[in-house]
Amino acid sequence: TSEGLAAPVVRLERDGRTAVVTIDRPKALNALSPEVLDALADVLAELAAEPGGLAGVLLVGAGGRAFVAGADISAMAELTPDEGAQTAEHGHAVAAAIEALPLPVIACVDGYALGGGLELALACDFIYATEASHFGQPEVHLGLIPGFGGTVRLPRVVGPALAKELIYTGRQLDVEEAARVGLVTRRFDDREALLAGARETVELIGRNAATAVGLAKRVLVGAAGTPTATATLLEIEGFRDAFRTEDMREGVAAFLEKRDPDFTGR
Ligand code: CO8
Repeated sequence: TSEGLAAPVVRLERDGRTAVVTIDRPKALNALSPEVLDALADVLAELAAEPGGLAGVLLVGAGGRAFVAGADISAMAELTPDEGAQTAEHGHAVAAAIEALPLPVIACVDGYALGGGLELALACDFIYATEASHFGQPEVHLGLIPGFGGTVRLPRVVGPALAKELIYTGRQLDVEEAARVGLVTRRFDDREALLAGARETVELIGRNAATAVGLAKRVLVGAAGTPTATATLLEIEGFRDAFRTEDMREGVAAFLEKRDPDFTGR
C-alpha cells in the first residue's frame, strides 16, 4: 500500500517560541478521522515532553476552507454504540491533552469549525478567527449529539441558553455573532492577518514567566465548572506553587529593582 508514503495528516512546525500544529486533510475539510485524532495526540505528547522554550501553540486547519468540519462522518456510519462511545472518548483524550499542556493553545479558525471542529477549538484556550469563519454544532442533523465536549465547554463559553439553542437547532454562527457572544476573542480580515495576530499574542505571552502562564492555565482549566470553594482552593494551591518558582523571585525582584526581569521558565 501507499500508507507508508502518505503525507502526515497533522504537521508540527516550530518557529522560534511558537509551535504551529496544522491539521492537513483539506479534501475532507480536515474532518477528524481516527488517524487525525491519533496524530494530534502524538503531536501533543511531543510538545508536552519537549516544550523547549515554547511560549504558545497555534492550532490551524489546512486548505483555507475549514478549521475542522467535524468528526469524520464516513468513519462513523457503521459504528456500534460502544464504538461510537470510543470515538467520543478518543476525542475527549485529545481535549484533555490540550488542556494539560502547560502552554496556551490558540485555535486559529479560518472557515468552518463545526461539530467536533468547534469542540476541538473549545478545548483550546481561546479562539481567533477570520471573517470567513462559521461555527456550529450540527450533530442533531445527523441524529447525533456533540460527543467531544460540546455540551460541556460550549455552555461555559457562550452561556447555557445559547448553547442549547445552537445544539438543538444546529444553526451556524458567523464570526460577527461568534465574537459578540464571546466565542471568538479576536477577528481578522484574512488568514495571514489571523496567523500574524496569533503569533503576536504568543510573543506577548512569551515576555512573561512561563511558569506563571502554565500555573494560570492549570488553575483556569481545573476550576472550570467546579464550585467556587473548590476553584478557590485550586487558585490558592497555584498561587503557592508560584512562590516555589525562580521566575516569581526574579519577577518581583526585577520590579523592585526597576529593571526588566530575566525569566528562565524555572
Ligand atoms: N466528515 C467527513 N467528510 C467531510 C466532512 C465530515 N465531517 N465534512 C465535509 N466532508 C467532505 C465532504 O464529504 C466532501 O467530500 P467529497 O469532495 O469527497 O464529496 C468534502 O469534504 C467537501 O465538503 P462539501 O462538498 O460538503 O463542501 P460544501 O462547501 O458543500 O459544504 C460543509 C461544507 C457545510 C462544511 C459541509 O461539508 C458539511 O455540512 N459537513 C459536515 C459538517 C458536520 O455535520 N459536522 C459534524 C459531524 S458530527 C461530529 O462532529 C460529532 C463530534 C463528536 C465526535 C467525537 C470525536 C471526534
